[in-house]
Amino acid sequence: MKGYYFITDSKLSRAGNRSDVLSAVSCGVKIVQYRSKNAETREMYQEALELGRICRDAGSLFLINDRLDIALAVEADGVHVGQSDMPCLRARRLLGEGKIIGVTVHNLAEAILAEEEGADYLGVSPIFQTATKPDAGKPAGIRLIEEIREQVSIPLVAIGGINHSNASDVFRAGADGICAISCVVAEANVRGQIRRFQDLFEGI
Ligand code: TZP
Ligand code: MG
Repeated sequence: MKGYYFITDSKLSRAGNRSDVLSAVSCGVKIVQYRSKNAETREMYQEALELGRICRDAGSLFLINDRLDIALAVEADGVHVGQSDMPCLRARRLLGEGKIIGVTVHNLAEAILAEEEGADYLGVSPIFQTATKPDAGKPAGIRLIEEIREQVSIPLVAIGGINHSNASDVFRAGADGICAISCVVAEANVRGQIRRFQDLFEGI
């Protein structure tokens, strides 16, 4: 979970998901999450198959947002679920012990519960204001990362409004990974944007 964690967003992407994922893995990104909010199931399945192959060939982990059925169908490495998605305990039963489950949390209580329920890592969200996910909720600020870091031992991936100016603060607060969507996929140089995050991380 260390470093930059990539999430697809075909709506914001300039170059498309396939190109973005190729860029991410060519930069050495170790985790790619396929997130698609509007596609039909068949389209999602097909795209997930293709993106999953790219990740497997590159030696990167491939996770699916929300959809356990798609994760099972394409034999992804795991899922990422939110507070209104499949409960972590049930997801674990369906996926088995060998798969990765990430859980989005918005406060300390959710974080402690997710760890107890066997999450492999937490998505701490949203740290800052973001237009990418309108229903993300009120920004928590980096204090939430510090608070969760003190009480929870699984890796923390911070998300929401993260850019190259605030990412160092997020790492320093105790995040293992960061995810930034709009300031990567909506830009012309996706690899360059990812590398800038990786350089920040190296410097800490
Ligand atoms: N979950 C919480 S905030 C968010 C998601 C998927 C969107 C983050 O996007 P950005 O563009 O990095 O703020
Ligand atoms: Mg979700």
